[in-house]
Amino acid sequence: MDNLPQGKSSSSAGGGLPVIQYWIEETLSAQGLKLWQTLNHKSACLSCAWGTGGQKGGFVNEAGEYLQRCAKSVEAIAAELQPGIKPDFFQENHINELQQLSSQECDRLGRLSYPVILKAGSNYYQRISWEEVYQIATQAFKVPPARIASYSSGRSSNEAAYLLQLLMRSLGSNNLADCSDLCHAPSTVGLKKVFGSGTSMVSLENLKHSDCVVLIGSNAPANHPRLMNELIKLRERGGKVIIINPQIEVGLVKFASPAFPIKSLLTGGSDISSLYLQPIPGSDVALFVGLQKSLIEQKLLKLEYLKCYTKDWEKIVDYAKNISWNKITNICGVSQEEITATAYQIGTSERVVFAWAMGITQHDNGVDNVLSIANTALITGNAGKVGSGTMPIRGHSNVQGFGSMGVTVNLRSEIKQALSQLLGKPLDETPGYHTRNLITAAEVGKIDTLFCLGGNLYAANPDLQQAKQALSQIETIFYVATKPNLGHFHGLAKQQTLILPVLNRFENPYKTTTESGNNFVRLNDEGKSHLQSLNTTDLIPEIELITEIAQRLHGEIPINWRKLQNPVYVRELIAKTIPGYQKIGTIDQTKQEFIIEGRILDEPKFPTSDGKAQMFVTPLPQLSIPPKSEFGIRESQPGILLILGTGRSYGQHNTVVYRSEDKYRGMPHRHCILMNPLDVKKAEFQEHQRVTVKGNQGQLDNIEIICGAILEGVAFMFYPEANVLFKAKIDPQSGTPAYKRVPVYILATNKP
Ligand SMILES: Nc1nc2c(c(=O)[nH]1)N[C@H]1C(S)=C(S)[C@@H](COP(=O)(O)OP(=O)(O)OC[C@H]3O[C@@H](n4cnc5c(=O)[nH]c(N)nc54)[C@H](O)[C@@H]3O)O[C@H]1N2
Ligand SMILES: Nc1nc2c(c(=O)[nH]1)N[C@H]1C(S)=C(S)[C@@H](COP(=O)(O)OP(=O)(O)OC[C@H]3O[C@@H](n4cnc5c(=O)[nH]c(N)nc54)[C@H](O)[C@@H]3O)O[C@H]1N2
Ligand code: SF4
Ligand SMILES: [Mo]
Repeated sequence: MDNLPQGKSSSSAGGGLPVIQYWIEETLSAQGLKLWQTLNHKSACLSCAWGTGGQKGGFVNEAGEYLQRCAKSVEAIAAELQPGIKPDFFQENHINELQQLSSQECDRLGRLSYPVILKAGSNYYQRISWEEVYQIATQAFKVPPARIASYSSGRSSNEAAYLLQLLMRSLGSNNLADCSDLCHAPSTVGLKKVFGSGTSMVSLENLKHSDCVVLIGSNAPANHPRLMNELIKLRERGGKVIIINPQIEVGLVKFASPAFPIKSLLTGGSDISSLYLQPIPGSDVALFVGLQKSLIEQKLLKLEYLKCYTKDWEKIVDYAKNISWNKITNICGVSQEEITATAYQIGTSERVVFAWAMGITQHDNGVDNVLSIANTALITGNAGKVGSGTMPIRGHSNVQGFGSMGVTVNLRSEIKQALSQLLGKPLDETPGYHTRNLITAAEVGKIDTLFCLGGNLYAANPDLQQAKQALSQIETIFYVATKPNLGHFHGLAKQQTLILPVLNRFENPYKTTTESGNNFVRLNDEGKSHLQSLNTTDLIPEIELITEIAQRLHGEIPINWRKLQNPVYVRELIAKTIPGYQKIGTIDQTKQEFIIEGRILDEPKFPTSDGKAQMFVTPLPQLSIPPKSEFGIRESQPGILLILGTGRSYGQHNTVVYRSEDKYRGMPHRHCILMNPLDVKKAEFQEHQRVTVKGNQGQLDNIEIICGAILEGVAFMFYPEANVLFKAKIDPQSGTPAYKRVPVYILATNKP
């Protein structure tokens, strides 16, 4: 079935020329040599969790294949190689001026290279010494543990992550909010319920044995580019790629990979999608229940497998049988024919991998979405078999490592036990604040001290006004970072805000480790920073910062914290306390990178209490559209109500914008809204017209309409800019905001 709709963008394939141009520009620039050296450095890529680079060299993937770095990796390194911010920069710039900077301008200020503080009553960040930082920290952490919180983002090492949670738990606080709360928390929660393990059960090696990949709510060509090589190879060996996404992402249709330059040049790229389904945003549960229904009807379910290896499968089968096709197709907007054809392809393939990203998790039923995918994998016998299984595609390069190290509000009981033994006392049982709960707790004055290990808590949240207000109720905030971002200038504390500069992954004076989304632990070599030779700069490793604070708070009780400034000892503790991580204890001698034990499931024996997978019935979503009045719009006012999805362009990494245009979607700058041409016509707008986009919390004026291949009734805008628009619904099971289903009203700002 050839159901590929026509995309409208300035590129006919993902990857391709824009990427090659980017490589050439950057690598021939003034910092080109240093850039190449860093690309060859034996450490994991900073950018996404696909996990390229490590002991076998910067260009090698987890299967030992070469030529695997993508341009995003170059972009991330180039940003880190910028010169340090000038010594007098903060003295010369009033905070009001700093607040005028865009995300891109913040990042372009250069590397943070000395600690600074902004005190209440002052309008300028001023430089301070590390000794002063430690004195402030010692005071700030001496408050009741419930009033301390941390937030983290997944770029730091496993060792830094482990120490962060150890410090927090030693103080008696479980308030370990993390960017994963805004990201893949529904995957972790859902997969743990079903399989007893919250990560991907598929290794990169296993993926190579698959004959069908169902890729759901992921824009991998932009966000995990090296995954595309696997899809190209899968198509070449006759396999199928089924895409489920309301938006036609051009790179999911065709992708020109620089790893296959000759093919890319001759053919303009490789075909990716065999089938492309466009469900209504937030309706994936209905689509997956539809797939289950059709699999049952076509007698493609694996009954013996269900009986032997799963629990409650009868409920799932009955449920799917009893829901009418009408109901399913009305909710998801995909026809029965298309669902049937897709079910046939899944059901007749031998080894199917179900992979997904934010289009699945960022909904108020994110966990149910994950459960419905897991059910589909199970009824087709595609879990616990080489080349098949469930595979959440993780975001930040070490976000999964943070979770493994215990940076989470849902700590596994085995880790809890091991840590309480290590700390010589039971861990506090008060449930910690995940990211959304942290914001609401701060808003009502429940937090005194916040320690942010990387990230941009302010701009990553929905409703930026609320985030700003909440952060302003906190007495002291520490922002530990490599480069300035919007949060450092907008997310200001009540009394004092500190920005603390640290070395990045390829600059640490010792080895560190990270974990990829495919459960592979990388060893990162020691390195040197280009900033260290300058006597105006004063950066330290993250590990040193955390252990020094701990030492000043606790002395040597119950552990010698300063001794932990040597990460070899941290790895010893990790080996003793973190399940599956035993091999890290000897990695300094063996240099053996490894797959974490118990995560990759090649047999249908699951790490649950009885070894069986637990299936759950997934309620169909009730997708409502609010009335005009909710946006303060009169019934007679012209315009159109759309469901907005917010997400990323190729040229940004989360809240950090590197370049403003998105060539693949034909969006020339950040202030665009991508709309279906029929909606543009319906509302009597024209392409390129400037409109106002109104959400339930704020509005953005002067937004340019761009027509694109997106489902009717749906629109797309970039984050973090769009985060001013809305208060998001939150998934009660995971705490993750529904960034992918934001009702907005579009009205004309002025006539074209
Ligand atoms: N270049 C780049 N790479 C990155 C990042 C970056 O910012 N830039 N960020 C990193 C991080 S932290 C993350 S989490 C990942 C994010 O990687 P992705 O999840 O791929 O990124 P998003 O832009 O959030 O887009 C997700 C896709 O979901 C689709 N979608 C929206 N709503 C729905 C829905 O209801 N159902 C379905 N089936 N699909 C839907 C959108 O059309 C979009 O194509 O990327 C990582 N890598
Ligand atoms: N509307 C909308 N909002 C979203 C999303 C969406 O799709 N739509 N996606 C959500 C998702 S998936 C995520 S993951 C969050 C992202 O949220 P965060 O992870 O909080 O944000 P980032 O923009 O990735 O953080 C970037 C900053 O990290 C710092 N940094 C970089 N490297 C290092 C390092 O080595 N050490 C330290 N200490 N700091 C470092 C730099 O200062 C940089 O400015 O946003 C979420 N928000
Ligand atoms: S795919 Fe991800 S890990 Fe691999 S080089 Fe690109 S950004 Fe880095
Ligand atoms: Mo993410």
